[in-house]
Amino acid sequence: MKMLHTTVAMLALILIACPASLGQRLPLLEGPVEQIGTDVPRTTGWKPVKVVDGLVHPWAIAWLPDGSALITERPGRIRLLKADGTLHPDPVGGVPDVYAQRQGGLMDVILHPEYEENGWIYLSYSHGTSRGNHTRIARAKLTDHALTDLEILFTTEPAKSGGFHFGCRMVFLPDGTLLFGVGEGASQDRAQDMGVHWGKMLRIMDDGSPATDNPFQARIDAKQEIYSYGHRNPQGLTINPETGTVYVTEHGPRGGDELNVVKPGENYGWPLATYGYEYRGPRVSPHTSLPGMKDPLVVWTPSIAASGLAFYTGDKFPEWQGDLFAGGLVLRQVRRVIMDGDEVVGHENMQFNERIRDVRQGPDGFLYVLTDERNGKLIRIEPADESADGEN
Ligand SMILES: [Ca+2]
Repeated sequence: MKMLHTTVAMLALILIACPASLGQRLPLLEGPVEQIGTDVPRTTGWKPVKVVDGLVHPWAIAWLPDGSALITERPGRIRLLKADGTLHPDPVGGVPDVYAQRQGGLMDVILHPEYEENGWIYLSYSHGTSRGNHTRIARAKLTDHALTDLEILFTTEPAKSGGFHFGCRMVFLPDGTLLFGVGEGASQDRAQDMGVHWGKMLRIMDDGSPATDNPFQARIDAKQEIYSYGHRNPQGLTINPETGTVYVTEHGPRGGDELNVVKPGENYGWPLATYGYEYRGPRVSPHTSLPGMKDPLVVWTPSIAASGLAFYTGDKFPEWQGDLFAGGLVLRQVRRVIMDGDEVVGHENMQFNERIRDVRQGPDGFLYVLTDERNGKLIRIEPADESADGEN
């Protein structure tokens, strides 16, 4: 009987460990960076509180000064969350046409740092057809529940095919330039090809013109917007407002998701140096690290399937200040990356029931997450009652 129990327990363990979506029991590759698995402590002292549901695959949220917020839906809509916490019944008008297939569609929304003076709202989205598509950056103003004054600021070149690896989180740097991440379009070699925009972090002026001090502008064979390269598919992007340090999360293939510190001119290795495996089995590269390429700050194996990323500065969870919160689609988690200054000192897991698409700090100092579902939600993370243990 005891043996039967043991066998049943082991079978259960195997079943828990190997559902198709998590089928990533991979031998860990040797390398200079310790890989973070799933056996990390749970974050305690919090509870999820649903703000609103009925969002269709929401991708990003940006709060406006009046307390309302814009939420993008990947199929190509913007919803207005009113300051009273209810959704405006009608989508915002004037949204540009998007190519909404697979990972593509309407993606990020952020405000210009001087939004209150100039009213500019920045959008990223995929554009085109399955045969020829691009990641695009545009800006517009919000007037009477519609986008007006739409300007297309940037379009990746050349066109690629298929619906994978568009990027595209954006952040304004302290100097007022716009930094954003573009995936390699599921064609690995593009990430090291300086003649294409794909697989790069790109930097432009707020009006879409090329920044005048990008690291490769003297190279005639390089795209002028390139800020860093060797990225697979950046999906989370945030900044430490005190130090200006920029953090990006990106998808590995099977295993090898990464958190990187983005610096101008650096090569982040993909696909020459990676901890990931091909979906069909073999490792992508014999190297996890190479001279002249930046090692990641964190490697997640199995893949969390990185999504939105937030640097927490709020007053609602004083002990979380200075930490990073990384969303994960497949593992349905937010990973708390505990920081001591620039150094990673610990890892925790906030478990949810749904794929997490975005993690943001609201103007009220709470963390918020968006779930990537057909009936997606905005969830506020609040301090738990003292008796609760923080489980969802
Ligand atoms: Ca890398």
